Amino acid sequence: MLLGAPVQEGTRRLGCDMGPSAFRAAGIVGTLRELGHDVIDRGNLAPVAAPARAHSNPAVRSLAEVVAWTELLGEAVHGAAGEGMPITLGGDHSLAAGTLTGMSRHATELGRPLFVLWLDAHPDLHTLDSTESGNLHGVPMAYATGQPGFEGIFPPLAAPLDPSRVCMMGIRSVDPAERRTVAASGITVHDMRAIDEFGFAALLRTFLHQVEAESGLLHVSLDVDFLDPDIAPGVGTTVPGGATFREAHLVMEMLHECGLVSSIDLVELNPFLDDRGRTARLMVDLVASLMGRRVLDRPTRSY
Ligand code: 6HN
Ligand code: MN
Ligand code: MN
Ligand code: MN
Repeated sequence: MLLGAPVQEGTRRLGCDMGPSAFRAAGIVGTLRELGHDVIDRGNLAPVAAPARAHSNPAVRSLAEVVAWTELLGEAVHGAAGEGMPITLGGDHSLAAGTLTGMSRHATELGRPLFVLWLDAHPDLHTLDSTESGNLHGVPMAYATGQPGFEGIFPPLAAPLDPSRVCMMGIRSVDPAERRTVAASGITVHDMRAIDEFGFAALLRTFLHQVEAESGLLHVSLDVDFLDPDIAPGVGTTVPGGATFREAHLVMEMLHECGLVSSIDLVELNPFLDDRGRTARLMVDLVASLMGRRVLDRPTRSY
C-alpha cells in the first residue's frame, strides 16, 4: 500500500514535496508488481491548512504543519496497516512522527511490540526544546520514544516506543543534545564506527533475532542520507561516509529474509538535488531488495 506524503515543512530546503512523484517516476509500482506484490497506490495525502502555532523555542518552524501531517498520517497508516504493508513515500523525515503514530496504534491493537530500524546519518532525537535548527525532521524519534515536551502539541502515541526496541544504523552526525539523549535513553545506536568495526550483517542479525524472539512488528525508516552521498546525491543533508551500494542492499535483503517488516518510510528524497533520477532509482532498487528481489534464490532463513 503506497501512501504519498509530500511534506517538506520539516526542513528548510525545498524539494522534498516532489519525492512521491520521483518514486513513481522511478518505477516503484511496476517494480513491486514484477516481484508479485499486489500494489495499491493511494496517491498523495494532503492535510487541511492548520493555523500557525508558536512554541517557546523561537527556532521551531512549521509546527502546525508538522502536527497536521502527524495526525493525518497516523490515521492513514493505521488504516493501511490493517489491509497490508504501508509504504510511505516522503517527504521529509518529520513524517515518521505520523507513520509511527499509526503503527504504534496498529501494534497495540494486535498486542504485539513495535520495533524500529532507523537507517539514517542522523538520530533525529531532538526535542522541540533542544532543536537549534528548528527543522522538525530532526525530532521524530524523540517524539516516538516519549522524550518530554511533545505532550499537548503532538497527538499521543498509543504506546511510546520502548528504546530497547529501537536500533539505529548508519549514524554519523549527532548534535550535542542528541548525544546526551543517546547516552541516557538506552536506544541501540550503531554509528559508522561500529559498522566499520563489526559490519552491518552481524549487528543487524542481533537486532532481527530480538524482533523475532518477541514476535514484534518491524517498522523500517530509511532516510536517503543513510547512503553515501557519492551514490545518493538527491538529499538535502548529505554527510560523507555513508552506507555503500552493497551494504545497503545487504541490509535490505536481510530484512526481506527475516519476514518481520510491517511498514516502511522512504524519506528525504529531494528530486531537485538529484542527478537525473539516480537517487530515486537507487531507492526503488533498495525497496525491491527489501521486498524480495534476489540475485540467486537462497534458503529463506539464511540470516
Ligand atoms: N534528518 N540534527 C540536524 C538538525 O537540524 O536537527 C539535522 C537533522 C537531519 C534530519 O535526517 O531527517
Ligand atoms: Mn532522518
Ligand atoms: Mn485498527
Ligand atoms: Mn538524515
